[in-house]
Amino acid sequence: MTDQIKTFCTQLRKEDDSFEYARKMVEENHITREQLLKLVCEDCNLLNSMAVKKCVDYGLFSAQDLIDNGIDRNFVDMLGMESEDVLPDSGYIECIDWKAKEVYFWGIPSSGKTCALGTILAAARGGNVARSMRVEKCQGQLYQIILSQIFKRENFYCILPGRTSVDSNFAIRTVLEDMQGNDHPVTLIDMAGELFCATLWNEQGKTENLKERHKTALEEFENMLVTKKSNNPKYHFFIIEYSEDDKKYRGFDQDVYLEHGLQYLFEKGVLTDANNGLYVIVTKTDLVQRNTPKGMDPNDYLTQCLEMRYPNFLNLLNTYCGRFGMSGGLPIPFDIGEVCFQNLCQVKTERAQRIVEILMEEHHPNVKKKERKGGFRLKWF
Ligand SMILES: Nc1nc2c(ncn2[C@@H]2O[C@H](COP(=O)(O)OP(=O)(O)OP(=O)(O)O)[C@@H](O)[C@H]2O)c(=O)[nH]1
Ligand SMILES: [Mg+2]
Repeated sequence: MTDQIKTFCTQLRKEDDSFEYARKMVEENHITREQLLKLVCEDCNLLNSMAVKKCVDYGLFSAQDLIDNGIDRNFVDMLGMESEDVLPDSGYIECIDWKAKEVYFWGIPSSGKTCALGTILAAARGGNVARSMRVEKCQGQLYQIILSQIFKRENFYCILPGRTSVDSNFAIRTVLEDMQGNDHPVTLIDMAGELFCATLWNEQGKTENLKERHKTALEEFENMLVTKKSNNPKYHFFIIEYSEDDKKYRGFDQDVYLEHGLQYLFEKGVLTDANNGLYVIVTKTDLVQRNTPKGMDPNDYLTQCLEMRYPNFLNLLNTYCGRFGMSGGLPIPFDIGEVCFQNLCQVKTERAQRIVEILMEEHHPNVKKKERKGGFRLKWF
């Protein structure tokens, strides 16, 4: 790839209207139509489906060109379909007053929490790791139903849901039945990434980021998690969104949010209990292979990225697990399947099945674990 093309791709990712930028660059002869087509097909997440649709409608390339260059026909057929805001847009969890393991997902906006949850639900309903999953009457029941319609089953083609707003927080009360017929009550809690970030903004006086909705959501959230805290075991899944560059959100880096979030939950006393688990999920790892330098093992590449960008967060989390005898501690790779044009997906539950297994595992608290010395290297690909 020439430097000029590299710069074009970097700029394209930054543009709000990527179609408009691509059109201009083609018409001003900075890039040919063939080059654009090749780039869009080689990295099928370079443009979102709306931008690709506009390119087709405008005649920069055709739908058949996309298919001829290796894009799955099903994704091309879905190009006109808009992503709808189908998920309920407000939800408030007052307290959790039933006995069940609580599972939280923490991470910055767009890191992939909701998609991960959707795929985990599909994995739990798929019959491969759990015999069955039932959902009990709860605040997050409609949320669960809609999410399960999107992430319907293995290989299902779907349009990914949009963002979760700060006041949309749902608790889904489920019972997972393992392959031996034992029940595991588990509550899956989907929080908005904005809420996670708001804990930092609030402490650092970033008032320009904090709207009234954030403040109310924060208050309700502390009430649920701290004041009305349950005695249930709690599994916290921290999400690192894999990306080629340092990921930023409203002025702060992802590692800053993660470290702060970990510290915040620690200080609030909700993190460290021997019955708890602390895990790290690295989402969007389907993008790793594309970015791995030629001749390098993608496992080494991803390990290196994590150790370079998140050493303190990963070590801190691992230390807590060791010291307090909690389960977890090491990063787990994750993806939701084949993602194309950023918001179309063919669901694959292979990675999510591992999470379902973790949710059903028996944890033996207070067995002091050896803290990890030095680095880690996991086999992912
Ligand atoms: N390539 C790829 N993209 C993904 C994956 N998971 C999620 N995405 C993309 O990331 C976007 C955001 O994912 P969400 O699950 O909505 O993110 P979130 O963490 O719930 O965001 P908030 O609700 O705003 O906190 C999706 O619309 C997809 O475009 C994945 O496994 N691979
Ligand atoms: Mg979400």
